Amino acid sequence: MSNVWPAAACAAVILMSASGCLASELPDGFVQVKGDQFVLSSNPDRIFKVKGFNYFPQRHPWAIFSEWDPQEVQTELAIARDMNSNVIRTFVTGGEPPSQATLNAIVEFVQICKANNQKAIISLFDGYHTYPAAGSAEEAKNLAKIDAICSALKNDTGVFAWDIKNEPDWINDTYWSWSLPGAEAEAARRIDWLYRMRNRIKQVDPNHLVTVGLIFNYNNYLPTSTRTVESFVDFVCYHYYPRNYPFETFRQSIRSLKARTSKPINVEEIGHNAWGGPGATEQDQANLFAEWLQVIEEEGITGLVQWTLCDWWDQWPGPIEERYYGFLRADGHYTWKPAAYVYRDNFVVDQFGLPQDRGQISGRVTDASGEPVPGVKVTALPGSYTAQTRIDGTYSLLNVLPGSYTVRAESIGYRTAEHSGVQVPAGGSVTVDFQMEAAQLQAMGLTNGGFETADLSGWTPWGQVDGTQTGPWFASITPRSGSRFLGTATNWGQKNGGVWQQVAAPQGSRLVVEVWSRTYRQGGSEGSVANRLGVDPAGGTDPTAPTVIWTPFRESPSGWERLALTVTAARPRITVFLQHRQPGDTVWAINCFDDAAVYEASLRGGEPLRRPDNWPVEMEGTVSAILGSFYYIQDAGRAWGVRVSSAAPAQIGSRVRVRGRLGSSTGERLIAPLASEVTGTGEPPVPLAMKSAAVGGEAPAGLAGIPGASGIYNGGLLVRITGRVVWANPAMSLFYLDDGSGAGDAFRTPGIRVLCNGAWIPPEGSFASVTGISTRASVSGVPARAVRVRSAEDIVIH
Ligand SMILES: [Ca+2]
Repeated sequence: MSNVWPAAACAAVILMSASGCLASELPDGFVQVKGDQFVLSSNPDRIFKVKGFNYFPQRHPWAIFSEWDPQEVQTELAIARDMNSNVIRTFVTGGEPPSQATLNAIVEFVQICKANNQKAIISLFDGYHTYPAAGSAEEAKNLAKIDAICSALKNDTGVFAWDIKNEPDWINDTYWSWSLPGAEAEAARRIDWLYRMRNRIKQVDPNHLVTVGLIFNYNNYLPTSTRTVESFVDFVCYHYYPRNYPFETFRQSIRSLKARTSKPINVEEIGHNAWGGPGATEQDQANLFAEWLQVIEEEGITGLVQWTLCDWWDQWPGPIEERYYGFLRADGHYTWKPAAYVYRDNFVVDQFGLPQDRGQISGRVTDASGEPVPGVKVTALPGSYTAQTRIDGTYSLLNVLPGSYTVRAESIGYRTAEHSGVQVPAGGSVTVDFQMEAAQLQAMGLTNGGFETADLSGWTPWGQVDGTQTGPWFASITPRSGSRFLGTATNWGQKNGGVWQQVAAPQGSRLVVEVWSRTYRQGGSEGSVANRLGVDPAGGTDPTAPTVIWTPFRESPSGWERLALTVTAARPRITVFLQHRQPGDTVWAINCFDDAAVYEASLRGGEPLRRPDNWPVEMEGTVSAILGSFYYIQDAGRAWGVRVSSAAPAQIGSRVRVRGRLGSSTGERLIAPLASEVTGTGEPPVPLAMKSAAVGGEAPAGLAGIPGASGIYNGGLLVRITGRVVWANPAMSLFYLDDGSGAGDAFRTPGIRVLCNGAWIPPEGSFASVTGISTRASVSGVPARAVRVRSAEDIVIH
């Protein structure tokens, strides 16, 4: 469906019609105030929220009307519409009435907003700092400007509100706020002028709301003035930039204003520079914006207007700090920054000129056994309706336009499920349930567990998170490994939040999750600046859910410290949460994470050893053999054993816990260790008496099988075999032993190969008991049964 506004035709209509015969009006009518919310004159029961953009054309910043290009505006506002915006704020400069050409452009701008399902906030006296006295000739020009613009648009439903002036509470560099001592008289003069302008607008245009865009929220109720701005505007506005509110978070700034007014509160400018410097990456911008949207929703105010829609074209010689606040890059293609997707998919608002009787899609997502599956992303297409399933597996997609949809449920660890042809009735709801099927898992691990990318890929932030850092960073913190880590810092501030990631894992598997933590605190109380690790075994994405298991908060001031949890995967994936706490009572608070990882832990049956190569495992067992550059550990109940590719950290009989990755060598399972620790001492393991035909057993996934082998895989276990020496070769340090069970290979049948590792070789024809590790040899390129002895004592002649 095309929704392109015929800009040239519209301009012609406006120019021909002095009576204001404009483009069709919106069925929604005008915006009105009801309590502390906005409603529409067409339906005073329909509360709607604001999600807008401050707007200048990308190639004409600060010159929208003097360099008017309606096609450019149409192109850009159509993108804003696709991002689910419903308000566009722009600026008319100067104190005098506009030229006819400028007035035509302003009127046409409002038509383009309407054609893209949006309404306009027009700031009337931008860049004008005179504030003339009542009755002066200069004031007469101001009133004439209001008469021209507001009367031309007074019946137009495309106007959301008049913003009398942008940031009049900025006086100059000395008195940068009305509230500073010495600024009282100037503040009173300006508030008086604003009041007079407000009265004139109301006289000319009773249909539209009036506000003033102040930088600082407290200037709305400035106590030194005889009249507060809050008393004469229809709704209260302020502008939030973190640098202007060093002692208040966004939430605190809203709450302090909520405590003072019962009128609607709209955050009319809010933004973060994404020019690419420290703390100013595009991901930083997206993270902050996600936080802000959540705060807006939770605090229940009317909404926000992002500064700005577009980055500005490089040819324009403006200061760099003004150029990169946009959500669309100035790359000639309007590509979207990460924050654009956050904007589109969260805090869903109603756009204007659309059917008002929207429907909803809701349902429940379960697995094959009927258990709820949280943390599944449900999407309805076409459109951009998305939701995550809650802890009970339910989801809701609200404000869905009536029509036919394909509804999709997708999550790591499961096959994507889809229902097509779902009919959403006008004003009604439809239920769409899903039953998810676990996906085949070939590999397990966190994406970007070492935080080596600049954009935090693989992780989803919540709350306030700075992003990945290169070291040495603040307080000389360097990465634990690689060249980056996750770092969040404040100077006398609060930044609480973290990141999460879902990880596919075999359902029912025992998993060890670890991360390395580092904190720094200057001032404040011990333990206040701290990190913790959490895991939701059900794979939900809500860090506040009661199913999340947490370590205690830990302060790690003296170096990188390991945090770890062991959990059982309740679904075919888990969720890993890394959370930091910065309570705002410190000079500096710095919280860092690096090297997050997941390992499958040893179980009695040795399940982890059956996974594909490269699988991350943590196996704990008794050392059974030490052979120079490698050693073996095995289960206390002799259910499994495995080779570890490093020098042994302890004696035979000690208990050792090894974390690393599975591999194989000559068809033998091994662990390439990343870390190991000795967890206890004990008796040397007793070998398992075995027929030679049983050595090896069925090969696990990823290993070539021994021809004719069957039974439980026992590679890596300490075994004992008794039989006759049928062939001996001291030069090759091996012999064959036949116990009559029928084992043999391409070189020699009957018999099993005994690998002596330089030990003594018994004479042919003797009877011997051999103790060694059940392993495999390659005979003419084919896997064959073998036993690897540890020393001469392992061979006993009877
Ligand atoms: Ca790293």
